[in-house]
Amino acid sequence: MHNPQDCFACLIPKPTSFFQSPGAFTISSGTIILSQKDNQEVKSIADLLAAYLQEVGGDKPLVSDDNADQGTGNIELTLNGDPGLGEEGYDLSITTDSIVLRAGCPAGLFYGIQTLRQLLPAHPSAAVSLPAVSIRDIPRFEWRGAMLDVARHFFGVQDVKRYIDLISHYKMNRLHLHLSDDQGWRIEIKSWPRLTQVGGRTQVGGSGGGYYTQEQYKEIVEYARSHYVMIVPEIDTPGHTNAALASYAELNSSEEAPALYEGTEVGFSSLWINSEITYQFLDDVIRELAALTPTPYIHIGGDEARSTPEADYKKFIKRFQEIVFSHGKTPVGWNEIGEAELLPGTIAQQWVGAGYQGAKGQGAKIILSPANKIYLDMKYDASTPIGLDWAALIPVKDAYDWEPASYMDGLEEDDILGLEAPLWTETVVTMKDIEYLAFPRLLGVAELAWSPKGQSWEEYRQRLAAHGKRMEAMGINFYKSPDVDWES
Ligand code: TNX
Repeated sequence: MHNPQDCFACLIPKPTSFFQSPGAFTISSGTIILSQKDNQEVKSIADLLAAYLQEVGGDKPLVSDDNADQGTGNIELTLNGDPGLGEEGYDLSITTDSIVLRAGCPAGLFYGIQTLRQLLPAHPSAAVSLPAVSIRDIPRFEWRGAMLDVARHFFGVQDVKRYIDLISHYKMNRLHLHLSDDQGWRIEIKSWPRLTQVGGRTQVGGSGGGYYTQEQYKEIVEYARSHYVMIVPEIDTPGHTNAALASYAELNSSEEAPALYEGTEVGFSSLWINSEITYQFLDDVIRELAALTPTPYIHIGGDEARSTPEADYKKFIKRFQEIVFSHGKTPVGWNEIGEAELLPGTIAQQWVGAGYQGAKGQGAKIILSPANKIYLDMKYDASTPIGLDWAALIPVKDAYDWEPASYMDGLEEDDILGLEAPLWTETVVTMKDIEYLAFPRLLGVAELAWSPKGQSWEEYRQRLAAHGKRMEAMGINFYKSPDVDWES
């Protein structure tokens, strides 16, 4: 039996502040969702909420923007929230009479309905009621991301959409797609068609491969937008480029194309740094990608360029940033880019140790992705059937129980743009595999990125326990970690 009182204890990420009163709001067959007049975006969010309610309660509530419908018994979504809520915050008031969700911007309403969804019963129920609460919720960090490597193994549009559904439910707002690597090139570039015709054919282990046509990529970007997620496309350079090098001989300093690559070594490939063709190539790729990506960021990689001499690396990273800026986008790169000169605005993504210091010293904002904490491709323990272990074994507790603003020497709250949990896919082949490694660790990362500083693992693990049945209801193939006493 669904008890609205218990339900409150399973919100993830935990809201900034909340207060519970006695009683509950019960959805009736006459409940209407009132959406803001003449605002299509709010209407789409209201429609999503109607679908969530239908999942657990039968009839789909009517969505209306007619002021005459106002009154008790309804759920109101409005953009007249106070300015202090910023772009992503919301205020949610549930009383026995009505539900009012306020935000300053549509993203806040979207996050508010994710909270509402978690206050509903996990499974379909005859009587659907929500506990009387008052919640005010504003994220801690601006960048709350997940990364999916679609290069080592390719994942199609449906899988990416499902990942967007799942991460956005936990209020994550960036999906970084690792679109190119030694084993595959995954985005159609019309001016360099062999990148996908040749470089898109392979993946780790040989069978399969694939790529997104520009139409499919646009579909992903639009789907992400409707879930308040920005796609951050990555073209990894100057290393991790064998798929491109195999597609075009002129990108190689030997002027010969190497064979396609299906193994899992890193560090052996490099673009030809001292050739103008390389920069023409990058300019074309970024021009096309920028036109397909309405949001501000393009990731240029920059990691593990072990086959690129240091002086060449520095020259290359500087020039590639200029290219990205010239197309109106902000470059992001793995922490090694801090060894080169960074242009103002470039963002660095920490992944191993203190490699961010070069970038921080130049004033760059840092995204934290510590491999020994939040690399979702690391095994949980030695018996995990898939995954790697080079950085650490990462039990569910370890992915959650650390404090971003004191974890790295000399890196403070203000230096940190946010957190991102990468999932590299050398050993990850299916959507079920993605879910098994990401869940439930991703929930912990989402909470670290959203909720106020200073949460406790002991309290979180109880919320997570109550959350198992929700992940089940969403069909998530999650790992039933022994760190948690799962409720059935
Ligand atoms: C390191 S993290 C890499 C990736 C691998 C990953 C495996 C980073 C910037 N580079 O190329 O896939 O480890 O965990």
